[in-house]
Amino acid sequence: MKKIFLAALLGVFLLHSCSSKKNKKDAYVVENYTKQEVNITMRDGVKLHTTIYSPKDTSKEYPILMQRTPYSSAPYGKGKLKTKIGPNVHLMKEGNIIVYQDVRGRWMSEGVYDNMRAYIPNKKENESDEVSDTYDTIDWLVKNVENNNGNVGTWGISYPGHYATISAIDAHPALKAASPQACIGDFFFDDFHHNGAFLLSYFRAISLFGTYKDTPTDAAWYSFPEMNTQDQYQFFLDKGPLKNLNEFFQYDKLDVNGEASKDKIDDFFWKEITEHPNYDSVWQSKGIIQHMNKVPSSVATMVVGGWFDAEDLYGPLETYKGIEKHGKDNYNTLVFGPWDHGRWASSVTKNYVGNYYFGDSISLNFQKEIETKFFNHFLKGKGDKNSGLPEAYVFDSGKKEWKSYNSWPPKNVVKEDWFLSENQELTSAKKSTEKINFISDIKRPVPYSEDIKTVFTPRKYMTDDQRFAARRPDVLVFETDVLTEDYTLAGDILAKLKVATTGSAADWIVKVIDVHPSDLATDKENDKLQDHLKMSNYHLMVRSEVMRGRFRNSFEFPEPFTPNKKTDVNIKLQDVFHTFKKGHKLQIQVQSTWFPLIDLNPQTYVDNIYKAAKKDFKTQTHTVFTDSSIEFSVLK
Ligand code: PG9
Repeated sequence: MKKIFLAALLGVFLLHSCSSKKNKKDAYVVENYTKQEVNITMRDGVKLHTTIYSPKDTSKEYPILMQRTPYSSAPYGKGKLKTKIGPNVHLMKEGNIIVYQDVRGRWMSEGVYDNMRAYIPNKKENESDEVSDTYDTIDWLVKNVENNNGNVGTWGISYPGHYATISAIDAHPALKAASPQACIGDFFFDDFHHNGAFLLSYFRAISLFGTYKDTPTDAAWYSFPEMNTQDQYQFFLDKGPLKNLNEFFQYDKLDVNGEASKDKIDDFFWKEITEHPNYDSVWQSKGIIQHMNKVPSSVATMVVGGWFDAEDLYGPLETYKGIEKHGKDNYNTLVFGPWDHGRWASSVTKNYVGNYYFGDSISLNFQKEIETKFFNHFLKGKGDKNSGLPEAYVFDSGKKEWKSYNSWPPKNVVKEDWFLSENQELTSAKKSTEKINFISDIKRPVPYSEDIKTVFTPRKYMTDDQRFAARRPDVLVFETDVLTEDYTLAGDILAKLKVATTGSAADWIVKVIDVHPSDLATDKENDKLQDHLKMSNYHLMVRSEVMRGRFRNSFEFPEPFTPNKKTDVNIKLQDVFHTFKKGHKLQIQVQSTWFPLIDLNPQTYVDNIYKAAKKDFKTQTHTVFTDSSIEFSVLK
């Protein structure tokens, strides 16, 4: 009896101490910061809701660290504070003025939202965009927030990362440092589209950005479509053509008389996506990469991304490269680690992406040794180019180790071609010009993952095992012999396919895979994660990309295929830094469906796939010629 009582007492004590430790951790902000909420008036009169966390210790001055976001600055209201603020816990505990702002048209801010609102280079009097909203906000903050030291930094992940990029364009003189992280560069190549193919798997995220509101609100004004199933593959296969999704977005809704119903408000984002299937002036005007020449050298930039980020990979890589290209005098650095979307901000000690384990404390070390030092140097320190941080701090996802380079890609990289030869061989020399045919069956598209689950946005698949696909007749496999020495890829990859189809339209997907040794010893870390999955012979996807074939020559002016005519389709795959170790194999997979990650191509040419009818979708026979090749960036 006594033992039971003691055990119960111990349990209560442990529970209390854990919860009090958690409460203590959560209490840091409320114990050390005050919060004020202000509405800052922009040059066109629109008021943006801004929340300011200031250290209670008013004996010194602090920089301002700001995040502008479409995802809310909650909690709103007196006495309600976030439990964690700033880019990481070190910067929170050192003391900084931390600011969150709802961007125009979102949450408690006034105005009307526009996804990836286009930058207006030569604004008329009082004309506003996100660049001017940021400028006006910083101007107000440095003039009105007590105890600020006149230096401002911006940071953000994903959409907030995009606004951090925006902050650096035509930057306010007080802005000294910006860290765009997983920053969206262009919605035609990030998130909702990849090379023109629609990310059907983003279906539930459409309403997050397309539901109209015209008054400030602290409560969500949008709702997510209910699929009522965890089998999203079957759901979308049954749904058929994309236009059958209009019902979820009030779009093209007709009233009982067959007239356009008056009582609906289109989801303006779904309308934009479905009415602009090509890279036309609407998408072009919203892309931010074209404006990287407008980032002055007064702003130090640290662009951060994850090699396995399913959402925004194009954005951070092109943002860094764009600033490098134009800003010869800029302090512009790159950090890319073994992360999925935004994982570098997590406090986990064991870093996985999906099934795959990369090591311990990778995110924690980045926050302490890289991110904190970057902001302190430019906002509190000397602010010169001698930050002590590398130009490119990149993680080799094959060797599982960090490397520093003074450029990205590294200088000692050469291009090497490998050929998609017959007999499933990937060969360093062209062996023939044979034909390899496969049937692309629109009733049984290649799944993008073995997992049966409905996602908000797809992430885990980026490191999924690809054996399930390798064993399908509509996935072509080409692989090297077992490598006799390490082979390191550092930079982008160009697939130079030579293909044909019996139809007049087709998608082409290329996957780069690290085939692990079959006798790989059981890795306790990974096998702890998945008792049904062993790492021996694991086919780790290192990179993948799709090209919607109609855009092979131009994203703005699509073209059909001529049936049965050998045609070039080049696909750029985003940068990697991966060593294929001795004893591994390098494998390439080629396929034409990737469902429901992306929507089904009808495989007959129509002007707008979002308007295609069921009759347009046809099974076709596709061909890959064995003089197709893959150009790798190889580290020598
Ligand atoms: N770029 C990410 C995203 C955009 C749109 C839909 C879903 C995700 C992000 O901002 O997290």
